[in-house]
Amino acid sequence: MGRRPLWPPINLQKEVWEHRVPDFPQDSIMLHSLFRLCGTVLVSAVMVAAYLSPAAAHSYCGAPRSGPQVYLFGEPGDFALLTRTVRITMRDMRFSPDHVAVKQGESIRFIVTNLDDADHDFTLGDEMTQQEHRKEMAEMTDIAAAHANHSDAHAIFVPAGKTRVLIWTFSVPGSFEFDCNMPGHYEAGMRGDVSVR
Ligand SMILES: [Cu+2]
Repeated sequence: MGRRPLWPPINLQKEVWEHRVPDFPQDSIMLHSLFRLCGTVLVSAVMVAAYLSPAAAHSYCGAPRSGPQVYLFGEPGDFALLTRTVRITMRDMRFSPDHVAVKQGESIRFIVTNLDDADHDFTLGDEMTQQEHRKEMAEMTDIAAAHANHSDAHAIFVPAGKTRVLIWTFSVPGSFEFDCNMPGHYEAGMRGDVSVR
C-alpha cells in the first residue's frame, strides 16, 4: 500500500458514500447543544483575542503558522454535528448552485464535484480571506504540489473529475463567499456566496 498523500486530510478523502448523517437520541442532542454553547463562548473569546493581537494574521497555502488558526467566518465543522449536506458541482468555470443560504449555527457538509477537465479549488471565506488566498495561489508555481503539503480547514483542492468533502460550521452571521482561487478562475466567474442568518 502506498503512502497516503498529505492533501487532502484523511477525513476529506473518505468516499462520499461512507458518510452518513447520524441520528442522535434526544439526550445526545441536548448534550451536543450544551457543548456547542460552550464552544461558541470559547470561540467568541478567541475571536476577541485575535482582533486584539497583531500576530494573529491569517496564513495560507504553505506559509508557516503559529498556533491554531482562527477564522472570522465560522469554524471547521464537526462531522458528528452535521445538520445538512449541500452538493455543489463545478462545471465550465461555474459553481452550481452558486448561492447557499444557511442558518447561523448550522454545520454543513459540502460535497463538491469537479466535472471539468481542469483542477479547481473550493475556498470558503470572507472577502479578505478570498483575496489573500487568490494572491497566494497566483504566486505559486505548482499549485497541486503546494496543496499536497498543507491543509486548510476552509479550503479544498478538487482535482479534475474528482469529488471532495468539506465540513464547515457557520457560527458567525454574515455574507461570505465560496470561490475558486485557481489563477484566473474567480475572474472568469467561478464564485458563489453564502448568506448566514
Ligand atoms: Cu476553478
